Amino acid sequence: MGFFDKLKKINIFASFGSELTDDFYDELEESLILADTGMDVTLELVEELRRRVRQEGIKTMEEARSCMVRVVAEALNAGDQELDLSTKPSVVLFIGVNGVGKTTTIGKIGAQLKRGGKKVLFCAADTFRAAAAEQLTIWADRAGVDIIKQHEGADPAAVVFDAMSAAKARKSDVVLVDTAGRLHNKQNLMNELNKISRVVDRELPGCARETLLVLDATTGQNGLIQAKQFKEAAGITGIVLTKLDGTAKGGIAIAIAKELGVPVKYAGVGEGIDDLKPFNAEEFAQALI
Ligand SMILES: Nc1nc2c(ncn2[C@@H]2O[C@H](COP(=O)(O)OP(=O)(O)O)[C@@H](O)[C@H]2O)c(=O)[nH]1
Ligand SMILES: [Mg+2]
Repeated sequence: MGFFDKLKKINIFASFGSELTDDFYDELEESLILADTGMDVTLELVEELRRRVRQEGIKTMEEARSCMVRVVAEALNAGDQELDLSTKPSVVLFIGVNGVGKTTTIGKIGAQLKRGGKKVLFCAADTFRAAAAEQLTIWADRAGVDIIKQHEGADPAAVVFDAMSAAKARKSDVVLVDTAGRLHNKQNLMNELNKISRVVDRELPGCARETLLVLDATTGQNGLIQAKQFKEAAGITGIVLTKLDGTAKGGIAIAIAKELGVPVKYAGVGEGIDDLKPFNAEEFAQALI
């Protein structure tokens, strides 16, 4: 079983007979659009496939399929897919609207980094609901890592300050910061993230930093709209695409990479601690096409 086996395939290559006709290309377009690849990106991809089929003299459906896998994998390569954790400590901020899977993702990544020998610290900067810090505490226990938290309603930047101090004192390798998803307007979001950012800069000048936007793949094109807004407000360095298990909307990964120019760095395929993996463009393209 591959990691992306729970992803619904675009299986037109398997179902279409052997002729590369106009009908075939039309149906391919339709499947890509249904998978939430988006109209513009879909047209670009199918045009590129047509070009290569001509150029490479491709005749069979199987050759066309592997050609399309290459086209999609290239489209998915929007930058460095690895996290920059080059300083000690380094800081990874998780942002995104409520319910997309931020807290769960932090738990999963924390467990992986810990297993890889890193000293990890969680920071519960989602102070909006008491339940948020409790949920992150459960994940900290599961992953076997430390957590810094305060009372409900505390200033998120103050919790981040505590976490930065603790990271220095405890010689942590990486701090994973959970934030609230309730930041309903852009100004609000920008202010809050700027404040957090300034605290990190002041306390850990020059540290390696990532801002990962967590997106729920099942929300499809809405997720893309969210991503554009967050990108303008917060300068994201990567995307975590969650809930790819069972969804027929895997094309959203291509749309994000092409339209935002931001790489997908992790993919989530379930609620368990092992259901997350660094995103691999080739493997994903193979699974999708
Ligand atoms: N099926 C599935 N569920 C997920 C995945 N990631 C998170 N969830 C679930 O989504 C819900 C919201 O997750 P949570 O981490 O609380 O989201 P947050 O509000 O962004 O912190 C929870 O029930 C998680 O178990 C995933 O990759 N697949
Ligand atoms: Mg949360």
